Amino acid sequence: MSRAFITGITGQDGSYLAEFLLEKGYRVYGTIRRTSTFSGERIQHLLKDIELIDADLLDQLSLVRALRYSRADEVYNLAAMSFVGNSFQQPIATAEYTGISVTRLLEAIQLCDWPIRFYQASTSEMFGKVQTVPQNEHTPFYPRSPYGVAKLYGHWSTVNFRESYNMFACSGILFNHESPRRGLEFVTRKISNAVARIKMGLQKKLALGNLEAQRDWGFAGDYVEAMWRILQRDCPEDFVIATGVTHSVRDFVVAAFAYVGISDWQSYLEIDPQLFRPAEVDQLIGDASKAHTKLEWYPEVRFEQLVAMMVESDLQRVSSESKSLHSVKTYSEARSHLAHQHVGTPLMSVPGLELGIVRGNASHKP
Ligand code: NAP
Ligand code: G4F
Repeated sequence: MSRAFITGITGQDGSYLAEFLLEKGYRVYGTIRRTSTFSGERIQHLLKDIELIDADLLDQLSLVRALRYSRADEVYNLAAMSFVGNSFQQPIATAEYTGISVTRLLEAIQLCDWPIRFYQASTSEMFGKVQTVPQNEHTPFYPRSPYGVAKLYGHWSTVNFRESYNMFACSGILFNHESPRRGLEFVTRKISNAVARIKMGLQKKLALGNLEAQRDWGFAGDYVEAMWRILQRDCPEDFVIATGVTHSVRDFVVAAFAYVGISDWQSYLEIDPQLFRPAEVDQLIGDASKAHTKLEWYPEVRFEQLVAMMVESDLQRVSSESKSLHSVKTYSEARSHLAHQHVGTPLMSVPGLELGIVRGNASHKP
C-alpha cells in the first residue's frame, strides 16, 4: 500500500487530496499544528481513515519526526499562509511559513533513508505582473505580494533540490481553485456566502475591493488530481495547472446573484477602498497545454458550474443554520446553540477578516 504525507491536510486542498488518495487506496498521513480549537472541520468525515501527526512548519525536528513516523512514499507540501491580503500585513511570518518552510521540509526529506517523491504547492501568484498572456511554464515570474515572493522562494528551492541532489521534487504551478470548502476570506467564498445570506434576508450589503481583477478560477476537486498525476511520472517536472479561461471579480458577483434570481446586484454592493491591495495582480490566465499532453489532465468543472456549486452549498448551509436557530426557544438554548455552531461553520462573516486584521479566536473556516 502506498503511503502519502500531506502538510496542510486541514485546508481546502488537503481535504480534497486526502479523499482522492484514500479512494486510490493510499494510506494517508497529515500534519496538524496545535491550535486552541481543532481546525479539522474539512476532514471531520475522514478522521477514521487517516492518521494525523503533530507538526509545525516552523519546527524542523517535528517535520523530521512526522516523516519518519509515516515512512511516506509521496509528500504533498500544501501547508502555507495562503492568503495574499494577509501577507501584506505579515510579510515576515509569510516568508517563514510559505517560503523558508519549503526548504525545511526538503532538508527533512533528505534525512530520510528511503525514496520520497515531493510535491510543492506553487502558485500563479508568482507570475504577478504578467510578462506573457497566457502564462505557462516558460513565463518569467514577477510576484506582486509578500506571498508571491515567498512562494517563489519555495518554488526555486524545489527546483534547486531537484537539480542539486537528484531528488524527485516537483512544483505544481496552480491557478486559483475554489470550492464550497474555500476559506471565507477569499473573494469567491466571500461572495457566495454573502449572496446566500442576502437571499435569506440575513445580510444587507457585500463589501468588496477591486472588481476588475481577473482570475483563472477552477474547481479544487479537479486540481488535486493534477497534483497526484505530477508525482506519478517517470521524471520530475513542473506543471502549470489552469482552466485557460479568465473572469473578473465582477463576473463572479453577477453570476452569483443571478443564481439566486437577483438582477439588481449593484444595490447590494459596496466598494471599500480598504480592500484594495498595495499591489495588485490584474489578470491571470493559464496555459495548461503541457499538463494536457504529459499528464492527460483536463479540468471538468466550468466557471458557471463552480459559481452554482458554491452558492448552492452556502444557501443550504445558511438555510439549515437559520432554521435550527429559529427552533431555539430559550436564551440559554440560543447561547449553547451558537457556541456549538461556531466550532464548525461561522454564522456570519467576521468584519475585517478579509483584511487580515482580525485577532483572537474568531473561527473563519467553512
Ligand atoms: P488553505 O485552505 O489556506 O490551507 C492551508 C493549510 O496550511 C491549512 O491546513 C493550515 O493549517 C496549514 N498551515 C498553515 N500554517 C501552518 C504551519 N505553521 N504549520 C503547519 N500547517 C500550517 O490553503 P489551500 O487553498 O488549501 O491551498 C493549499 C496550498 O496551495 C497552499 O500552499 C496555497 O498557498 C497553495 N495554492 C493555493 C491555490 C488556491 O487557489 N487555493 C492556488 C495555488 C497555490 P490550519 O488549518 O491549522 O490553519
Ligand atoms: O480570492 P483572493 O483573495 O485570491 P488571490 O489573491 O488570487 O489568491 C488566491 O489564489 C492564488 C493563486 O493565484 C493562491 F496562490 C493564493 O493562495 C490564493 O488561494 O483575491 C482574488 C482577487 C484579488 O485581485 C483581490 O484584490 O479578488 C480581489 N478582491 C476584490 N475584493 C478581493 C476582494 N479579494 C478578497 N479576498 N476580498 C475582497 O473583498
